[in-house]
Amino acid sequence: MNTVFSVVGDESYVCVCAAPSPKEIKGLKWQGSAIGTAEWGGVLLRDVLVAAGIDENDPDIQHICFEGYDEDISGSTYGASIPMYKAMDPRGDVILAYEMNGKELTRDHGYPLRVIVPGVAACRSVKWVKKIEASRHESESFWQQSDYKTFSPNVDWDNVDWSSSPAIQNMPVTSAITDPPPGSVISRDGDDDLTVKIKGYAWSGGGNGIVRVDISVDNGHTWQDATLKKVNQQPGRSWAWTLWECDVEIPKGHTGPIEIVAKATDESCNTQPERAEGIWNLRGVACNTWPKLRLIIKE
Ligand SMILES: Nc1nc2c(c(=O)[nH]1)N[C@H]1C(S)=C(S)[C@@H](COP(=O)(O)O)O[C@H]1N2
Ligand SMILES: [Mo]
Repeated sequence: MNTVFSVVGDESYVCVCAAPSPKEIKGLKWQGSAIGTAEWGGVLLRDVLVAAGIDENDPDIQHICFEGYDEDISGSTYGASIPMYKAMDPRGDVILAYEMNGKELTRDHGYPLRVIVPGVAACRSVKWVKKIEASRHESESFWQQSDYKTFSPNVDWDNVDWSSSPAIQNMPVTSAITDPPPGSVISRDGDDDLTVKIKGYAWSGGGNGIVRVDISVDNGHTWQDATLKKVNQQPGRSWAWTLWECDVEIPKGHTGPIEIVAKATDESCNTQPERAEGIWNLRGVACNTWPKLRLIIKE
């Protein structure tokens, strides 16, 4: 059995509300949630494809398409596809999983068999697998063709041409501040030197590990380094998130609201953008702007 630590979740929806949103989106405002890292157990998809006689050099095979057992109200099954090179890459770690955290998959997570595509938007990790097809074309499903794509901020529902943009596969670098809860009140108790411990996660797609998380209390003018809790992952195969924490120094004498921002950088030097304006898209997907935490500092 092959095991892989991988993020699955709605990372694709860490949405524009992380920053002042320039325009409404039609999407779910998950913010930093609906995401987790698990240890998945299963069989390498590559091994199954090779055993089935699939030739990775066949020019007619460009995509591996998956279909689930679940149907929407129109009777269409859930489907998605990944490029052949990812499916066949021995370092790509795509698995057909039947275990999660050492136990049989639960029904919610795809029992009896689901795909896990590490480093890639979770919408491609099809659950309740019914059919696997090697094809010249991407999955015809709605979710591959007409959702989970990014566009220029100029494109909106009245002028979108879904076929003009590729389906999202690898996800961009992102992070979230998860602790303490937003709006928490922190008391100085007369102490001039105040530090507040904040915690969060950082993650990047494509197997890119996190090399740094920076924290700022002055909107990005100066930064402090967070401490990364690294799990052992091979270079280029960092599929799990990296948890981090930081004892943030609050400026002397400051009372009232304070905004703390974070910014993660991955091993390909990708880093998070400050503002959403430049990456806004109608579905709010792949938004990876700096996460913000507002705290109240009391005397
Ligand atoms: N068959 C099937 N697979 C699916 C989906 C679905 O609706 N049907 N949703 C996808 C999406 S969008 C996500 S975010 C993940 C969620 O996986 P989880 O429930 O294990 O967190 O499953 C993916 N696989
Ligand atoms: Mo999702």
